[in-house]
Amino acid sequence: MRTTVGIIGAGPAGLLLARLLHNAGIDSVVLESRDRAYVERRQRAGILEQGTVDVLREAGAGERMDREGLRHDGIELRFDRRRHRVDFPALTGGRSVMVYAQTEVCKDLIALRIEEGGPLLFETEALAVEGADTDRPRVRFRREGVEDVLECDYVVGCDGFWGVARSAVPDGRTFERTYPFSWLGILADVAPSHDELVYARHDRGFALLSMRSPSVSRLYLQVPADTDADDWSDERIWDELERRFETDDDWTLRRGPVTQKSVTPMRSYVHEPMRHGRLFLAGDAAHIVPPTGAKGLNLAVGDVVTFARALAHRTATGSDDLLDAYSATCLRRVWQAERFSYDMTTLLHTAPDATPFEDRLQLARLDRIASSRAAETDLAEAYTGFPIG
Ligand code: RFL
Ligand code: PHB
Repeated sequence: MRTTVGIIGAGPAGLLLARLLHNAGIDSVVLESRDRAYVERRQRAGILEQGTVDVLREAGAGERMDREGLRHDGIELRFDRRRHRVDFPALTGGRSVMVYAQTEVCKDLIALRIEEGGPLLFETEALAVEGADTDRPRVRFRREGVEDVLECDYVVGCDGFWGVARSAVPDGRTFERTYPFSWLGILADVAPSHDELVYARHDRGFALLSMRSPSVSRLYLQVPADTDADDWSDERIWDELERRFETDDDWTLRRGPVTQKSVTPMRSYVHEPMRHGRLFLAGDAAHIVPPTGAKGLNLAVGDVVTFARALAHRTATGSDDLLDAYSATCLRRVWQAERFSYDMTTLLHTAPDATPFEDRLQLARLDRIASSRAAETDLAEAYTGFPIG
């Protein structure tokens, strides 16, 4: 098998890249280890930055998003029983975000890929990337028990944090931080209790109210890092959410049947550089952020847009300039998202070893956001997204 761009992984990064390359007249093959149903059901991100929304529309992948996605003009910060709304358009010159689940983005991109007839091989596991520093990099893979090789001009590793591509970038440097807590996430068949996301800081720990549709809620609770989701009955989860979202007004939490429950560890991670020869890393394969800033999927989108532009530039002009700048261009934006995600995480979670002094500082930081337009603008600009490229 031979192609121009071999793409490992059919998460949002790999699927969008295949679409962008198709639109630029560049052929690619996508290899995905899981089956289609698994990829379409994996419950993850929910928030698309303004820039991500624009990219999906321009790629011709925004039709259902525009019909079914929910435009959000703000979020609520909740602390000390107080409620503070951050108004995105007012603070950022009109920017907003879209609530449209990662599962739906992936479904839409898979449908387009099949419609355009581009190769997308499920249940096909990449085993290794070879010859990254030559003109003919290869992906060795296994399909239906048989090993084969995909010969490429370029390989893009979009295979997530646990993939194989990163190990083919030698002499890299990694930067990492783990956190002493996780998120217990639930999906519930109940209308969201608020029309915007609520990020709550409470002495008992962080809580987040999000949504998937007008009738499906997505909620998260900070829990200790070694938590087993089975230790949390539905009733215990709702009771705990209720306490952490408590306010001085008459706001109430709506309860409903829990349809999914899982624990997500929190990690900050960056691998530098994001390129070796003709192998490029994109999305979670190169970097992870804790979900508090809602940045993971949006970073993946920025990476593949940067790669697709660079390759189209090379095709049009013969110049490698943009491909050579790929890693530095992406990392600048990645580190802004790392900073913001870290700040949001430490702003809102209670560390098990936090001192009373640190608790007071956390409240002072929240109070500052609620009372200073400059501090609030900084949050709104970062949340709605940093420019791509
Ligand atoms: P993915 O989605 O992990 O996809 C990688 C794909 O590669 C496949 N793969 C392989 N295929 C072939 N051969 C191999 N050897 C392979 N190894 C792996 C995998 O099966 C998979 O299909 O990476 P990608 O495309 O870079 O996308 C990244 C995003 O998925 C991730 O950053 C976000 O989900 C993070 N995230 C959030 N991001 C946001 O922007 N906004 C959010 O609100 C948000 N919330 C979240 C999140 C992540 C969460 N979890 C579960 C980690 C909330 C949660 C709870
Ligand atoms: C989600 O809806 O899953 C979600 C929303 C905002 C976040 C993280 C996750 O910061």
